[in-house]
Amino acid sequence: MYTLENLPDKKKLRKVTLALIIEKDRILLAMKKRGFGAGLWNGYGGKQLPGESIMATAKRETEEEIGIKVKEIEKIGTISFFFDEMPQDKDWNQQVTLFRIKKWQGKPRESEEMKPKWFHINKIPFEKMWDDDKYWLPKILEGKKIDATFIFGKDQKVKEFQINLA
Ligand code: 8OG
Repeated sequence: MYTLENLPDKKKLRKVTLALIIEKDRILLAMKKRGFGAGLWNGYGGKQLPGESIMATAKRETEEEIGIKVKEIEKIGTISFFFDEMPQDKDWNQQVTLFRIKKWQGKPRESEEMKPKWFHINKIPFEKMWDDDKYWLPKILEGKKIDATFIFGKDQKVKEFQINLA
């Protein structure tokens, strides 16, 4: 069982990206249609490929998943995830690098993997998102940068977490 005091080396975690577009009072989320987190609203992103910078991963995955061209992107945090109840050979533990897309071109469109939709920042569908998002996303909406750790227990619910401002 993991605790915040007893975690594997974060450097060895599988690296994935998560990008968000936040305007004044709205946020572009996307419904994940397949794979990890299917059926949940989320930002856009995925696994880092060998030899790829993490920022290049964020751009590529965003372009593949919601069809826009990323022009300017900023790192706004990291989140490490550890899953107690999952078979360790499935590689569920991972580190997400969070990005905010500041300039882009094109119109967000549906892909095989995701269906984008704008939400008012007061009406974010937290009940249909990853359980951790309600803890950290409000800080991002306040313009803060974060370095967070989440441990998931049963039923993919957050068991323990820590959010440091970066
Ligand atoms: O390529 P793949 O489908 O495995 O990518 C998973 C995506 O989900 C990637 O963008 C990172 C993101 N993600 C997690 N865990 C969590 C989480 O707990 N909350 C949110 N919002 N996104 C997550 O892998």
